[in-house]
Amino acid sequence: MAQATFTAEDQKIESFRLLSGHTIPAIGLGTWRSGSQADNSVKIALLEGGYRHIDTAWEYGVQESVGHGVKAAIHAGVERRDLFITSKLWCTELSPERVRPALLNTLQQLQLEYLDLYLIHWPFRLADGASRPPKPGDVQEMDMEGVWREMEGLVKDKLVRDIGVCNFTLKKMNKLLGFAETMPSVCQMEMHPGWRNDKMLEACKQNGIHVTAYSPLGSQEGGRDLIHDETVDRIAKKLNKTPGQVLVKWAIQRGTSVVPKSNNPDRIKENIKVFGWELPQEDFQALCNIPDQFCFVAFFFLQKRVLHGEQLFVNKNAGPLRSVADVWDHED
Ligand code: NDP
Ligand code: 1BO
Repeated sequence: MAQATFTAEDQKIESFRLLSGHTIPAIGLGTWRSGSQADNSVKIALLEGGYRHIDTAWEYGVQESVGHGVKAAIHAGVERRDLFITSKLWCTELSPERVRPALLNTLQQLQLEYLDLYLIHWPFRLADGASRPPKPGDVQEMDMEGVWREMEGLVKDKLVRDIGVCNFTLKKMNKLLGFAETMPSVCQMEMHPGWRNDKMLEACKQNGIHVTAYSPLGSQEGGRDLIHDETVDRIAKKLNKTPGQVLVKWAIQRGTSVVPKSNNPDRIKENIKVFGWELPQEDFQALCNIPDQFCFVAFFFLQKRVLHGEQLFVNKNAGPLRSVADVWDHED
């Protein structure tokens, strides 16, 4: 259940409580493909939009720029303790001895002393310099237990407040829960009306693990254009909201936090104006039932991931991942 907090601008922002007892603001700014504009986008989000949550990753190549934006906001009077900064451990660093150095490098790039949340970005280890798609040998065995112990060590040493995962399956989550001494507080997954992933959301809820929905608008180039979807547009017009706000609100009403990316000042400010109103049940339900995409291969309408990981992890001729189905443990 979301609870209300207030920023300095008195904008009511809901947040969710994590297993650790900490809270995560219901909406954060995504920074994938924000490029050198990340600095300005973060500043606008924090100082003009009332955001307190920023989602980034080493792999996005924008951490230094994000760090400048955060620093500027702190200089302008935003308290570090009111911020929630997430970053992610990249696949090349998924071996126990690389976890701490990777985190320290991320802290340095962001000019921070601690992170609020550190996530395993994808559950596959990649060799240094791995190509896309991977060559034979680029995707390697991952010591999940060893990596998680190191992540737990970062919490004990107060370098990060919470730890979690992204892009996990039920199978991988069950494996992790079998040895975790510190539970994953958050599981970050692709979720939007075109890929609801109800199964994973339900499993996380049953274990008390909070879910953050990524690509809530259907993602960027090559994604699913939900902003111009007929159902989304109809509901937005009816409620006098924008399609972006309807999609963000749908995610929050499902009980997930959400991290829409924008580099556009107006859209950054628009996307967070989702508090103090609700999607009526019939509209929430209509979004859950949005017509699926037609899949010409299966000759069927399907819920479909945008970020399936094929380019990153699949080598059809030399495993271990020979298909997208392998990436997702054949659970889709
Ligand atoms: P989103 O679903 O957030 O969509 C972003 C796109 O929508 C951009 O092209 C943006 O353009 C546009 N946009 C933003 N707001 C609006 C609006 N109100 N109206 C119309 N268009 C809008 O895509 P992402 O895939 O970037 O996902 C969001 C974030 O999730 C990422 O940035 C990243 O932080 C995280 N993520 C995490 C992953 C993981 O593996 N853990 C994977 C993918 C994403 P413009 O900038 O011009 O406004
Ligand atoms: C390759 C990184 C996907 C976005 O998190």
